[in-house]
Amino acid sequence: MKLLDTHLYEQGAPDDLRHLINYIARAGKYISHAIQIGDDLGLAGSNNASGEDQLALDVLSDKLIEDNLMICRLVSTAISEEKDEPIHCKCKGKDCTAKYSVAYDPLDGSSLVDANLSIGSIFSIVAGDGFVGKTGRDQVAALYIVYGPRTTLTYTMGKGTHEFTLNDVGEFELTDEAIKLKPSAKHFAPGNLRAITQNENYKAIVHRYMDEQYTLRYSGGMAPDINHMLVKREGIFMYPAYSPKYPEGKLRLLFECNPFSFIVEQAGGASHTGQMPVMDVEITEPHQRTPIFVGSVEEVEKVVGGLK
Ligand code: P6P
Repeated sequence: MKLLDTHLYEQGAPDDLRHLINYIARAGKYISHAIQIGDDLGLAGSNNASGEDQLALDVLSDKLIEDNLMICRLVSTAISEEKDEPIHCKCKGKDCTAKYSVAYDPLDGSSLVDANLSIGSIFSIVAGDGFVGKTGRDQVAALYIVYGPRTTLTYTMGKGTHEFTLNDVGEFELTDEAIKLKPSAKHFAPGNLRAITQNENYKAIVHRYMDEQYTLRYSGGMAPDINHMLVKREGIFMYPAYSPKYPEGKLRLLFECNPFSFIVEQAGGASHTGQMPVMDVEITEPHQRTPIFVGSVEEVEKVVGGLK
């Protein structure tokens, strides 16, 4: 049995990055418990930074993560998908020793939880203070937690992609190491399917997958959908723009697309906006959105080739 902390140490993680990831994992344990007991699955009566209704669980998850990021004193700036403004460590500006910034989506797909579907928390970590002016290539680590029949945590720090499962005594135990995607796929996840009425290329791509008998796997939660791809060792997840509802695409560069792009590229896959690799996009503002085509490398190449 190899635990997350041991694996991070053996991977050569700097001590403060290892401690930070352990604090994030601890927040995940509390969120998993809150979902299991499901005391309040209703609306919180507030909106997030993107104007979306917040659930009580969204607010609780955000607070649990914020508290852990602040008490560890390793994070100078934390940006939440649920908040308009970043939060800063208390010692900022006073010989602050915090070396990292964290962008996180505390409970991505939370609208699925009342239907008892899997959801997730997503984290992107860079060195230094803040994200603007950087790209996804500046990430030093990325991780996501899936709250499903089991609670799993999958991370990369640039030395492969590795999965851990929360065991009965509350430890994350290594369950899948050095995950590698096959170059081609049998599953596809066509997000923003409404866009096939607006864009002939996307329509042709979806029809090709159906003609070639691919199997559709799309849950409405990016974390479980990307997780499906990693566990099955193949797949492609798409969420293009091409629709009036999402002219820039729906998914956020900072909180969803960069961390998953890092994790999938480290598993031998690819991630593209249709114009360039996702992790080459410059971060200009925290809540910016991007189209994304991510997964088995040959599938991404074919899709991107079909968009031009
Ligand atoms: P749609 C969840 O709201 C999310 O941000 C991602 O987790 C998911 O992949 C996508 O949006 C689902 O969007 O338009 O299918 O509901």
